Amino acid sequence: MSDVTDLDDPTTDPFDVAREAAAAIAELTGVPRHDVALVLGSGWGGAADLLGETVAELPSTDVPGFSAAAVVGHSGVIRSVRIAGGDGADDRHALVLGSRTHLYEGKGVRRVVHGVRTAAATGARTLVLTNGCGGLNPQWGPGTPVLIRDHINLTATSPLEGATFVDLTDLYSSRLRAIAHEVDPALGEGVYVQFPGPHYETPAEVRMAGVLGGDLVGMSTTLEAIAARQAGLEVLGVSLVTNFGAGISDQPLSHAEVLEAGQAAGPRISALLAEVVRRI
Ligand code: 8IG
Repeated sequence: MSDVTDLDDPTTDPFDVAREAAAAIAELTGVPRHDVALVLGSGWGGAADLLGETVAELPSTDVPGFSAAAVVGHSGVIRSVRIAGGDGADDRHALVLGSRTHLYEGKGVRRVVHGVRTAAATGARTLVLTNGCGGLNPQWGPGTPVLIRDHINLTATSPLEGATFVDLTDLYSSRLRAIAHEVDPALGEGVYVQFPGPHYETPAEVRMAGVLGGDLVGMSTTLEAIAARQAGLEVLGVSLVTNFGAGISDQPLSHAEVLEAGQAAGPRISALLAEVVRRI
């Protein structure tokens, strides 16, 4: 492994660490550049299995700047998957990040977005961010995939440092959402509200998210999407509603429920993800 530069050192340029990480991925996977990247959140663990042929798999801890997976149901594995071109088109490669660092782990925002910056440095132009979340719409039961149309970032922080003014209009690409709708016309869209976590919301906070214009509540994704836009990536966000937001139903929230909903929805969201990525 090359020099591990410390992301926590403010004099370190996080983009240098991302370039180092990308070089390590190229070397360890034997794939010099990737075209698309996916981050798999809660419930999405198996969803990349239909994408294509896994050509390499490595523990994320072998790559500079990555931390070990902290959440049960997230795998700390980075995979390179070959997507067959078909009809004479070139094969493409997907970089699949099987886990993410959450803001609530307290390791700092740079770690939260390091995977996204690394994906950009491997050559990826498109990023698919997935997550498990709570839903506010009573019609979206556990196991419902929902496209993210926009977000509200309630973390009171940003991955951007200094006077870096980035336009977030159409952050969640309308072009990519249209492709997803072609694949599954029944897919709903919603505004994702990121809370800091790791506790779930109170019922009053879930009502507040609704008053603000939110449809989904979660603990990830918005900071990664912002960093992705800064890096020039086109972003598709897909949430899996794994539970009703607190107070929306009379059921208590549990992480076991989250894992169960992911398992039940597995075949549907795997097929959805594979077909969307094939068409990107
Ligand atoms: I999975 O209900 C999952 N992640 N904030 N609220 C928040 N995050 C979540 C939830 C939820 N479910």
